Amino acid sequence: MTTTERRGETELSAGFEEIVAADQRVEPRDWMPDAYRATLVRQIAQHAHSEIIGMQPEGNWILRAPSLRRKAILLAKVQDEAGHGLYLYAAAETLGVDREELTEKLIESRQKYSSIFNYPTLTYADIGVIGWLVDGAAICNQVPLCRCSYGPYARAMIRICKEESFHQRQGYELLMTMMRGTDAQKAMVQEATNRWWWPSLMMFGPPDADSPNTRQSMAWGIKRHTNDELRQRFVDMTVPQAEALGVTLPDPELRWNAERDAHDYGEPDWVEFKSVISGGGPCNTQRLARRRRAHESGAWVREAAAAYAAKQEVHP
Ligand code: BYC
Repeated sequence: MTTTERRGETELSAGFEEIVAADQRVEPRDWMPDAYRATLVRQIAQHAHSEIIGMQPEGNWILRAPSLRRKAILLAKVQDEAGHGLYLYAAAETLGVDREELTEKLIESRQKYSSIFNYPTLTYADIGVIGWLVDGAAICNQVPLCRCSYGPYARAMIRICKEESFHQRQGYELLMTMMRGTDAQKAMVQEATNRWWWPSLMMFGPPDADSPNTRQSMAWGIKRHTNDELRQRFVDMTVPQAEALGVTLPDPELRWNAERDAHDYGEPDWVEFKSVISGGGPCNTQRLARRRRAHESGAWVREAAAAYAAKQEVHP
């Protein structure tokens, strides 16, 4: 690199730092450090993959929904997840990676998706608990991302969060209905809560001391809070909701701490978390196999769309 090039890069870097320090948005055509771009691609791709893989556990119940109303609600929700995946892949594309490339990385296990979607959905109460806890955790984690320093990601998150709020409400409403039902229905809600509570806490990522990316992501304004801060916010938000529902959260250490003005809670099983994000969860193999199959069986649609687009270019 020549001295002039080096000076040029120093000025560009100062411009980037200024945008971040002033809490403005970095846009696709702005200069950005390679590591900033790589971190965004990693996080946005992982987020997009989570939305798409996240359609599977709920999709499992569409044909077995207990009423037409519940089926229509669940269908709409699962379709929303597909839409979220598309907004996010589009945001990733502004960083110079295409969806095809990211999908290949997902199905070859070279990129991750959220740990939460590697657990099975065993009863219809799981649909309500996913809405309440999983979407609740997602909202807690994602609202601050609406202020992310990268413009296209922040803007995608605004729309996603609005839809996630509806998802959370539909889950809670389903659980309220079941909790007004028979003893068997109430027991089903409690059992589902017992299974999803700890995995929901794991959605926020490893404890801060074991989170290699948080410090730099916060300095760049990608993340606005640490994993533990958001996990605490989620616990504090969820405890009164559990009380209103009449379910018990399965943590004997959970209690209000007046000194901290927050709830104390037990330690999630981080060994299980590591195993799940390394492919060892109960449904990892099944989720990826299904995604791979769907991608392969959609090849003809992509080919047809590309052929049609090429024809339009010749004869618009
Ligand atoms: N699962 O340094 P850390 C949804 C990985 S979609 C799997 O703290 P970071 C929804 C992490 O990637 C839910 N992997 O990382 C959809 C890193 O590995 P690599 C998805 C996880 O990025 C449908 C390593 O562990 N939401 O809500 O600073 C229906 C070290 O972690 C997990 C998003 O993606 C995990 N839970 O912080 C309903 C939100 N946690 O990449 C709901 C956007 C950590 O170095 N993402 N890892 O190999 C984020 O906010 C952040 O990426 C995280 C992790 C807080 C998740």
